[in-house]
Amino acid sequence: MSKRASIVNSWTEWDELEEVVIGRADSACFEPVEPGNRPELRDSFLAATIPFPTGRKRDAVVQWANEELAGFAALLEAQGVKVRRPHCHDFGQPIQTPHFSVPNQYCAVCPRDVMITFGNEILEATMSRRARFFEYLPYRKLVYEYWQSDPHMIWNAAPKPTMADAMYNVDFWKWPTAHRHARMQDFEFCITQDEVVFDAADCCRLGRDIIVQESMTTNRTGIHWLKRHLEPRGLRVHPVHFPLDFFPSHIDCTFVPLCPGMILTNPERPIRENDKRLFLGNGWEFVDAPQPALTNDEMPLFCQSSKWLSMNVFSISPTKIICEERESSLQKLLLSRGFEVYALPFRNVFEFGGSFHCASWDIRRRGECVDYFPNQPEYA
Ligand code: ABU
Repeated sequence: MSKRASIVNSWTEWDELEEVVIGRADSACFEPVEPGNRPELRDSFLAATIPFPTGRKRDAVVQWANEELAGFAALLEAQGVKVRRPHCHDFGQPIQTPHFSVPNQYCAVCPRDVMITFGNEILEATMSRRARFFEYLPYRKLVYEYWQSDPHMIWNAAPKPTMADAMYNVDFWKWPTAHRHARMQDFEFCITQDEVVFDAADCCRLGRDIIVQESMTTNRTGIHWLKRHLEPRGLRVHPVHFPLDFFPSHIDCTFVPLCPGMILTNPERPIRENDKRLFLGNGWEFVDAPQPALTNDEMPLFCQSSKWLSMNVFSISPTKIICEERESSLQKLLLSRGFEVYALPFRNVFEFGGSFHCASWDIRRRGECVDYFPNQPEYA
């Protein structure tokens, strides 16, 4: 693998950070109801009484989130990291394509969902939801800048799916829990297998090995596309599954590498037995996250993510981690494991789809492509 100095270079979730993009909340909207998404108010009485809001979020809510995002950016800058921000995009605009229409788009708070760096490559994900079809646009000027100033940088955009009705299993949303339980080994969610579909946040980079979660936002065809795209470069792509997560979307609240040899795991979403072998066969340790400070019922009313946003931490280096300020149990655990912990307020960002890891996209981390998994399992 290449040893040359470049602007775009990031192989893991934990190497020492040098340049990063942090999201912004300007012009954010509520996600519309669509075949790939059924947003609901968190309060079950209200959810049964009033519909999920549509259109733009309130200015004050956007401002509170922007203040916390600015605090995240300031902490990173104080650590010597170069911080970039997405450009403004009007998410209030409707989308009309030959295959679908939606009344508005979403936001640019979570670059992690859309954009990913694999070494010297920036890849734009296909995305899986209609309201997020054009979510690469706020990052395009930055990508052009990197492409123009770094001759080693490779830029790719994965094929856009149609997002037509036929791409979705709409029955998925009506399945009762017992049926979900019965089907939990099938890993069939709200997207069919007919088109290439993945969100970047279902991928997790561990040097030469990339794991990709099969989920509501990434299908097997999408993982197959990633395999064919990345493996000729010497990378290895491994699908991973968390059978007790009935609504999986993005791996970074479920399985979060902290440094070489250590994964923060979600005690309510264990990894499938067969998928464990890559880690256990190479001496990696699973460390269960403690219960989050908030229960699912206490999460913000419009937030569509789970209480496990507590685990959505962000690594500045293999020894420094940013964690939400009220997650004291997790902070204690990380301190006991020898990490330096930086606590910041971030709960106002939660209703925009994520916490620190989601709200960032690393462009450059020190380090090269290391093989952390020399013992490769033979998959049955
Ligand atoms: N965007 C990350 C949300 C994942 C979760 O709620 O578990």
